[in-house]
Amino acid sequence: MEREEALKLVKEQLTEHRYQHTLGVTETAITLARQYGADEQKAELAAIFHDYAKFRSKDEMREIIIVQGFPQDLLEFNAELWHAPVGAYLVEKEAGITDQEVLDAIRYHTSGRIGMTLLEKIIYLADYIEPGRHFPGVVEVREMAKENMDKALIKAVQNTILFLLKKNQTVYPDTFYTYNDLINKLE
Ligand code: DGI
Ligand code: FE
Ligand code: FE
Ligand code: FE
Repeated sequence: MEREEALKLVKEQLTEHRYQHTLGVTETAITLARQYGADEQKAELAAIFHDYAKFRSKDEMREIIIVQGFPQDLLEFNAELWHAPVGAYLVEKEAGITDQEVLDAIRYHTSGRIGMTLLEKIIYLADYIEPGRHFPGVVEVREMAKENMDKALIKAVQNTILFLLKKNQTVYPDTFYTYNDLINKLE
């Protein structure tokens, strides 16, 4: 699918602010793909669609998670997690994207997972460091991303976990599994 067509489909799903975030993630993901030798077209497509389901109702997302047999433990955790797997599903169903690598990058962009692919790492990190993000620590992660993607990714996951802990929020187990896996594999 061409960039323009993909952007048009996504724009209809998002607020202007979230669309601008998507454009930032897209440019960042392409840069990271070029730097770390991933497929730039897949990175572009996954980035454009990564938040496709962000504004679907909780009822619709819950229904999809149940009917499609996605991990049911998601339902016991923050609904913010749901738009990632639901997005992967809807992007295939409604936008006709069939590339499984692209769909997995969307599916795991919020929690990560054990054994993340290069493309999944790029989308997770691009989502965190795109130029429109301004949370504490993002400048450091942006700098780290130029040197070592895995170290930058670990920092991003650490920051996310700390942020959730400070807000007394639950942390989805896969987020911890992602963190542990990245640390274990770090050379
Ligand atoms: O959709 P975005 O805002 O661009 O970013 P995202 O998909 O990475 O994260 C969405 C939200 O999900 C964000 O506010 C943090 C939250 N989140 C990420 N990991 C976890 C989480 N929330 C809980 N409860 N547990 C997690 O492990
Ligand atoms: Fe998201
Ligand atoms: Fe993220
Ligand atoms: Fe995002």
